[in-house]
Amino acid sequence: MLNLDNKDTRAVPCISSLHIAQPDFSPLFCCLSGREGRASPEARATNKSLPGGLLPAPVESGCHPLPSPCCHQLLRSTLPALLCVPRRTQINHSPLATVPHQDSPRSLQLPRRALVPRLGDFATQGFGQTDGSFPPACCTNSNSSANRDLMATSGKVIRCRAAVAWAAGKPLSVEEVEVAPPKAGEVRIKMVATGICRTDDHVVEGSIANVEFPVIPGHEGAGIVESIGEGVTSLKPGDKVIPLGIPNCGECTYCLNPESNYCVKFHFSEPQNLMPDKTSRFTCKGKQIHHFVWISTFAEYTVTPEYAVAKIDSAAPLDKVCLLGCGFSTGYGAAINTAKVKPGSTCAVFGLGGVGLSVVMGCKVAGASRIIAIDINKDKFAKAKELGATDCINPQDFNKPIQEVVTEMTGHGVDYSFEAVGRVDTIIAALASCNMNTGVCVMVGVAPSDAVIPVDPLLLLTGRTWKGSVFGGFKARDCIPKLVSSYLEKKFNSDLLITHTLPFAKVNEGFELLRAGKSIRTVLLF
Ligand code: COD
Ligand code: ZN
Repeated sequence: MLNLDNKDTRAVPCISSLHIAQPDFSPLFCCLSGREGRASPEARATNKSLPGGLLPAPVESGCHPLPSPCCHQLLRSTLPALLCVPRRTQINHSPLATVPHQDSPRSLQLPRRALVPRLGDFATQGFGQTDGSFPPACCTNSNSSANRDLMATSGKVIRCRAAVAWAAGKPLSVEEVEVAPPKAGEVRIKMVATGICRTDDHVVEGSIANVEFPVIPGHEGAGIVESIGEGVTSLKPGDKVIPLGIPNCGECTYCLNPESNYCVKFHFSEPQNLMPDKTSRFTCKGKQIHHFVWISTFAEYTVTPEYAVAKIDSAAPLDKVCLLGCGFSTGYGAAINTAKVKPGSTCAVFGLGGVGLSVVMGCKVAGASRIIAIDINKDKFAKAKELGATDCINPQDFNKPIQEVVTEMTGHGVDYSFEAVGRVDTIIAALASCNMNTGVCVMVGVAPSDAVIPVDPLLLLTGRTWKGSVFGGFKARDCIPKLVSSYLEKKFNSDLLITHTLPFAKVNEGFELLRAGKSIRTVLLF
């Protein structure tokens, strides 16, 4: 068995461990029966008596009540012979899904020219895995073929596919790139899945400050450590990980402050187009390719500093928890950690993409009594309601400013407003939508790099609080593993944000779905 302990000695409280009951939770998939279950009325009633309001597992219709990791543990103890049979088809819970889940990510994979052995070659053998990795880390030992495979590439340059943005405004190009071994303090990760976030679209367009081209974008991924550089102690080959767009060095003033999730190594302080030693690990056609926020998840292999990687539970399905690398954590944490939404409060959420819908989920979990979801694309409303929105409004349906509409709907404005669009006008509207005294407005989206926000000082003078939130206030290396555990315990269902799953080669199709407003999250499988 691999040692899966990730004991971090820093005593930093993680707000993600404080979850409140979510009365309407989504269908759960039983990996033994292959059926979906919902909490019975009795189970829901029982919910009230559970400590912290945690939900009981669904127990309807004889469906095995445990989430997949528990099923996996059960299988390990009772049915070891089944551990290596072909995996089952998984159910995609999303009603918006247009691309069915495949039996295996490998079945989606196009032939490629990688010149080295690949972990993915084992993917079709895993039982109960949803991420294409095999053997599951919880079943491997140091002699396993997967680990031998990892060691085969250790210290060598790996040639593999990556999506390269050669210039701003041009489509991504899937190329064969060379990925150098990790240097001291770095790790090389075999990516298994990555989501497409609007920020990646901003990178491709060229509207994000400090990004240099050519670059490999992507910042919402999950994978497996392939090799480690000198001095790396917290990670080892075979570990399941989520690379972090906001690092957590553990040493700077902010990292040492339990109230902060900022890190001085974050790319707002210092561009992260190259590794900390100012060189790149990527080359293509003889040219150096830049990294994006040190994690570049649109590559089959990527190199990142150790302090920009969170080790997660070996049972985590990487094709699902990749969303915790950005969109889900950013939105959910903005409600739970930054705003600290109170039970019975009123909320307004501007923008219903993956980030805004995660804010809606956070508000719901925190017990908000009214959640007003706002978007100019009414196709987002069904999903928003499914996730907890009580009202959905389109600013284009009114002939007055949307903040006036929200204020009239709630008397004096909401208790908490959130901006997850990234526009100056919606940032101002969100600020004016929360009540003038105790209202809290959280800015999640970033307006274009040259934007200036003109704000009437009276909006703040009367007591409003205006805050920003990066990565949902989560102290990344400490909190993401706990958030993954909460996902495995079904405390929230971020899978509902996944509307499409595509093979990596179709990365541009994924971007088209986002630009057309048809997708919430597309997950690319390597
Ligand atoms: N009024 C209301 N809704 C609008 C408007 C408007 N005027 N314009 C667009 N929208 C809606 C769109 O229809 C869409 O549904 C939604 O706003 C935006 O969703 P997506 O899917 O485009 O974007 P997300 O959810 O993936 O990301 C949104 C961010 C705001 C986070 C992103 O764009 C951003 O600003 N990123 C930079 C901030 C950052 O670095 N965050 C952490 C890493 S992403
Ligand atoms: Zn993002």
